[in-house]
Amino acid sequence: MAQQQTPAGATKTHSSITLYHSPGACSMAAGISLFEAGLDFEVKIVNLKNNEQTLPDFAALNPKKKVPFLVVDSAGLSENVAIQSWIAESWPDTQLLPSDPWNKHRALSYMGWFGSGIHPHITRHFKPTTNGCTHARASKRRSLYAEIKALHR
Ligand SMILES: N[C@@H](CCC(=O)N[C@@H](CS)C(=O)NCC(=O)O)C(=O)O
Repeated sequence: MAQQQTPAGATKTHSSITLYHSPGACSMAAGISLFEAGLDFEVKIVNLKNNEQTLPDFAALNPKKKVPFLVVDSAGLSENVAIQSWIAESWPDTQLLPSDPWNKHRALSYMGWFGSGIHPHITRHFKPTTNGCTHARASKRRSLYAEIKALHR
């Protein structure tokens, strides 16, 4: 059971929060935010190493076939940036995002960058579509490093 503070100051109660997560994947970020907010939540493992994200039950839940995926009272939410913003805004006392608008949106900018520019590349690096092709792996690795280097500009 988790209580959420609405913008109007009212309180909303969620009876269940479930995080679909794979060990070592970026879904850990959503798990850390849920933990930091002190929420009672269940973790369901979708093991990417065994391609469990493609199993029909999970694909029906999240057609993107990716983790993290959050289910709150039977409604689903994908994308780290959305999940973490929802947690931060629902439980503002946790101060998971800065209150200053500029700093808050800089944090969201990083989260958007990781979610769209970095994590999809990491998955493809570890699981190149052209399995066993050294050239494809090397080129994916180069583009991943370029993305990470761009963060430090
Ligand atoms: N844009 C998504 C990216 C999620 C993502 O790439 N998740 C990876 C793990 S870090 C995944 O589930 N990969 C499985 C696949 O692509 O088959 C987000 O920010 O949540």
